[in-house]
Amino acid sequence: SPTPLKVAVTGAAGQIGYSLLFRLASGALGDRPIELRLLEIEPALKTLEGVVMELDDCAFPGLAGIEIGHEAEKVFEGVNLALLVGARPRGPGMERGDLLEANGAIFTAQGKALNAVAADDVRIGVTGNPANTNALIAMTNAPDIDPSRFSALTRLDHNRAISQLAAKTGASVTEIKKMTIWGNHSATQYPDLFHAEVRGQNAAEAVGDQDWLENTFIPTVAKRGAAIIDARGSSSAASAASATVDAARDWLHGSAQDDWVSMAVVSDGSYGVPEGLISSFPVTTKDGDWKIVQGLEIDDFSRGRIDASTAELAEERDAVKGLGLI
Ligand code: NAX
Repeated sequence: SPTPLKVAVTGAAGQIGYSLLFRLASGALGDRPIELRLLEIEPALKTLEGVVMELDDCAFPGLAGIEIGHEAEKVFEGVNLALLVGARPRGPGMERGDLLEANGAIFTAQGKALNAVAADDVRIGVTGNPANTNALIAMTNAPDIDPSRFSALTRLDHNRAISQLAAKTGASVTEIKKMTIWGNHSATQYPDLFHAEVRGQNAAEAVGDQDWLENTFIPTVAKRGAAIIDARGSSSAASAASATVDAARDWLHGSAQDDWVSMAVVSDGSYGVPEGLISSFPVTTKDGDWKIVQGLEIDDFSRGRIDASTAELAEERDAVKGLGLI
């Protein structure tokens, strides 16, 4: 039988973990068996042991093994895929700088550990917030890993945008192609309907309503996380896990023909996004590599939105630079 794909998940005892681990173990990444490597902070290991008991109790045929621990250098040993979900949430009275510093400590350490012990083919997806900047910190602290192996999750925003557009146009989600999220996974993100398609027609034209696009669609997608918290009393978890799976699966196995996906990846300067920032782009994927879709025309409206979100990313980068994290 083939050697298992070693998949690390951090923050495995958290909300997203509780959904993500069962999706991974039940075969969401394909037929190859997987071995789970679960990283948590020490106080959460008991909870994590309970989750492992439940994973055992599912008797998943494709789950070849599980290891847990609180030391990144042990847990990340030989991993082919690392899903960095665990992060420090903003607590009461915490300033933005405190949040960046707390997460900086986590993602510098995890970047260094991956650099030291991950498999040569490792791919690293960051879900924990602030996802783009956490990915930048991990990438910068892993000098021996090609920067293209790091990405941050904007697939949830992408899926939210598809769902909103489908509801507006009466199309099914499968009839929507070429959705793009640009920029930061934050309220400044830009979900773009000018390049998306509904049943082969340009989405902005199919909608034919600039007011809806600007004043309903964009804010609904960008503020969906807050709407979920209002309704559910806790932040999106199953949908975030599902998007994490979608992103990893497409990265490893390729995006669909005549379509693309959104991923936050290191900028090469495409579309005027400052080089080196981890910003969301339209990308195609194949055999574990991504390519930014080239040649899209960007009008003034889109230009302004992309620039605003990438300016925020540049500010976050400057803040973590100021803290000595990168
Ligand atoms: P939880 O607070 O339920 O779980 C986080 C877990 O991470 C906890 O069990 C904690 O012990 C663990 N952890 C903290 N520091 C760690 C470290 N150094 N090493 C390993 N584990 C560590 O949060 P959850 O709801 O699961 O969300 C996880 C992260 O995803 C948060 O940062 C959240 O903001 C982010 N999200 C990102 C989304 C995206 O689309 N990119 C959407 C959903 C979510 O908001």
